Amino acid sequence: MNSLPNLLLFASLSPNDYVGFTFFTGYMSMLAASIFFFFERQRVDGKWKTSMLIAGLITFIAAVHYFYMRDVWLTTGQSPTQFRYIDWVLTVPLMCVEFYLILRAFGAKVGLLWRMIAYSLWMLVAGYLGETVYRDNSVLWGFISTIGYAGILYEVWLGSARKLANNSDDPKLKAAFSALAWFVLVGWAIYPIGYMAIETDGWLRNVISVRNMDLVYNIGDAVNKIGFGLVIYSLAIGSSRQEAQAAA
Ligand SMILES: *C/C=C(C)/C=C/C=C(C)/C=C/C1=C(C)CCCC1(C)C
Repeated sequence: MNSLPNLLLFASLSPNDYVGFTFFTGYMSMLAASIFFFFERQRVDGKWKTSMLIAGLITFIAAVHYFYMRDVWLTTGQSPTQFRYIDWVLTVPLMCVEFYLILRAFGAKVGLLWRMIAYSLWMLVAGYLGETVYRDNSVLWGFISTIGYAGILYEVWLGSARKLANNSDDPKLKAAFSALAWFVLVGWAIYPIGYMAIETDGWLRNVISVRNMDLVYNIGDAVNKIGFGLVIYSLAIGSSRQEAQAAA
C-alpha cells in the first residue's frame, strides 16, 4: 500500500507550482466574491438587484470552471482550452448585460445588448477555432476574432453605449461606466496577448510560455470578473444610499 504512488490516492500540489496556486486562489476568490455579491444584493435598491445578481453569477460561473480546471491541473499539469472558452462564452455576454442594465435608465435599447452579445460570441467562437480546430491558421482566426473585440470596444468607447453614458446626468454612473470601459480596454487585452503565445505559430511564442500564460489568465480573470462586479456594486450601493438620504 505504501508503495503506491501518491498520484493514485490524491493529487498533490508541489510547493513551487505557482500556476497551480493561482488555480486555487482563482477558484476561492471567485467563490468568495459570488457569496459577497449575492448577500450584498439585499442591501441595494430594487432597480440594482438584477445587476448585483448578474455580478454574482459571473463570478460563480467562473468559480465552477476554476473548480474543474484546478483539478485537471493537479492531475495532468495542463489546463485544457475548452474550460476557459466554455466559461467565457457564458461570462462575457453577461458582462455585456451589465453594460446594458446600467445604461437602461438612460435610454439604452435592447438592440445595443444584442449587438454587444453578437460581437462577443463572434470574438470567442473565432478565438476557439483558432486555438483548437484550425490551429494552423491561428493568425487568421485571431484576426477574425479581434474584429469582434473591436466591435465591443467601439460600442463602449465611441458608439451608442458611450453616448448614452455621456448624456446621463449622473456623475456616479459616468464614473462607473468609465471604469468598466477601462476594464474592457486594458483588462481584456491580456487575452489576445495570451493567444499570441500559442506554441506553434503565435507571434509571442518565444517571449511568454503557455504555462506562464495560464498564470496571467488566472490573475486576469480574477481581476476582470471580480473588479467588474465591484464597480457595479459600488455604483449600486452608492446610489441606493444617496436615494435613502434624499428620502430622509
Ligand atoms: C472573464 C473573461 C473575459 C473577460 C474574457 C475575455 C476574452 C477576450 C477579450 C478574448 C479575446 C480574443 C481576441 C481579441 C483575439 C484572440 C482570441 C481571443 C478569444 C483570446
